[in-house]
Amino acid sequence: MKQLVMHIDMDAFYASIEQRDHEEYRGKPVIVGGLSGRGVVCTASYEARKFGVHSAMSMAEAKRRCPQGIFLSCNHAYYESVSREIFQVFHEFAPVVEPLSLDEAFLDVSGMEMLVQDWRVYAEKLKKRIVDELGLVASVGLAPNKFLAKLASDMEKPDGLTIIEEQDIERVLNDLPITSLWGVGKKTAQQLYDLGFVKVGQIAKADGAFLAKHIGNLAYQLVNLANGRDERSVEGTPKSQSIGNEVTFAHDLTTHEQITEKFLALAEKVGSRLRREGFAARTISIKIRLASFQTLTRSLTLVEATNFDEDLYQIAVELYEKCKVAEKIRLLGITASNLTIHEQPILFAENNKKKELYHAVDAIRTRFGNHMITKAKLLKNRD
Ligand code: TTP
Ligand code: MG
Repeated sequence: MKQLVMHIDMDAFYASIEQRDHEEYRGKPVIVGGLSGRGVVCTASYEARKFGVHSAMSMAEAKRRCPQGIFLSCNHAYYESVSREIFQVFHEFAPVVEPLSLDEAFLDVSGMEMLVQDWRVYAEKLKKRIVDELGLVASVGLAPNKFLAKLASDMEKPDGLTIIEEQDIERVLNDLPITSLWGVGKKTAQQLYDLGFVKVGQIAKADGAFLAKHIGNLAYQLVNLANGRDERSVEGTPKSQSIGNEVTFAHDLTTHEQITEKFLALAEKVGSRLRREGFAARTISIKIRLASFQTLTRSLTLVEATNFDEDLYQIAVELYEKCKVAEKIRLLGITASNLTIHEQPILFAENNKKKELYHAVDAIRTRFGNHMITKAKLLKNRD
């Protein structure tokens, strides 16, 4: 069946909630984030963005750029409760809703043509519901697949509504920078620039096998995306399920090496369980308890769910490194949540190879026990 996907992303989400709740903040530059010494900006209202303030900037820099701003600390629990209300509305507009973060989701509206005569009217109706019921503004994109729908929702932000139809695809994609393609981070972008690729239109015409020689199997994904092809389906999530593992150490950990080793062992446990129970996870969280008992948690939500040990491990270590922990550690944990059914078609050849590898690893573990097969890095701590 032909796909039709809607992507919704709330505008300046945390800041808009604060402006909704406090009349005196409306129309003013509002900056939400960590207010302590080394805090960073979570988000800024569009009024504040005019001063060059944006997410992930240090609060100190934000204050320099916008001294007249209204600076507020994050109320995560509250924003989460607002997010739940928004998702209730999403669920009324589509049978399958895939959350990407608190303020962002894909809606699968394929096969609803009988119910919907005019998609623009339908999307307007959804936006109006969110304004009327929640006092918040969303930007919406509608397109034949996930990749294009996400691009579309960003095109006319804030208060955007963009529909990309089949006949628009080439025109829309042609002049975009290659960094608009999913999977192109800084490193890949540089490799592509070195080869002379700057715009998506150039990738669209490139030979996948040639590109793969330089950047690996990701090349095939990029050529597909650059031609507006993306077959990933919208995956609904089973509600509030998670799989996790944590361990308190007999002796507090001190070195980076000890810590990464523990994360690797935890990632293997959580990965095995995810695969055994038939899930992949979109959100990976870590928990760190310090010797002083202070507990830190961090999480990352991915665009595509995973159940590969090495993904869990890499994300855990990245999240840990961002915490810049300076104290000894008494407990570490990894939790995978935002679960999806994992027997989804895996799009990319690279992932298929990995999938086979993990099938084999899991088979050995089932037969001979968890300790039989592991990363070489963990071996020296085994009896
Ligand atoms: P985004 O959707 O990326 O940003 P936004 O909703 O604030 O603004 P817009 O979509 O209109 O560009 O993220 C949603 C929320 O997630 C955001 O309001 C705050 C939080 N967030 C952080 O805490 N840190 C970050 O670095 C980012 C990007 C977002
Ligand atoms: Mg947003």
